[in-house]
Amino acid sequence: NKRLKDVEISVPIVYGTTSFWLGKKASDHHSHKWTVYVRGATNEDLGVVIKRAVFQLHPSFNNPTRVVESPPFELSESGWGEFEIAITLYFHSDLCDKQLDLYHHLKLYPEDESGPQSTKKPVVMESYNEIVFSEPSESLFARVQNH
Ligand code: SLL
Repeated sequence: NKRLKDVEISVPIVYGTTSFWLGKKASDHHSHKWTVYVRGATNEDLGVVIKRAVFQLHPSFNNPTRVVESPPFELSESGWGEFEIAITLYFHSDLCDKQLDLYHHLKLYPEDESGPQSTKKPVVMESYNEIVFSEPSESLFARVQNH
């Protein structure tokens, strides 16, 4: 499997969280339902490059290390507090042996606290990034091109 010199593949990704307040269904420990995700910035299938995503939650959660082995690379939970989520991305081995660590602050509460929080409007926090693979193998290059 030959490597292509002087070739770079750049995969644009978006990662972040959305959170809904549970309103009447809110309890002390479960006031919000939230989702953390990693997806292609233009909706490309990240399964082509990502083998596994590991979401490291706050230790107050049961089994705080959550492993997602196939797309969509996302996870939903309910809880009461904000914290930093560590997201580790593992790539297919013909691509890159190194993992990538991302950190994302789970945001539950809107900036503007003037009125009561709505149950319909999510609080969204997103970051954009590009994963660059240099000297990809021919087979990977073909896989990505055909997508
Ligand atoms: C805080 N630093 O003290 C934060 C920690 C932890 C949030 C927030 C657990 C939910 C469950 C949960 O939401 N933890 O028990 O399932 O504000």
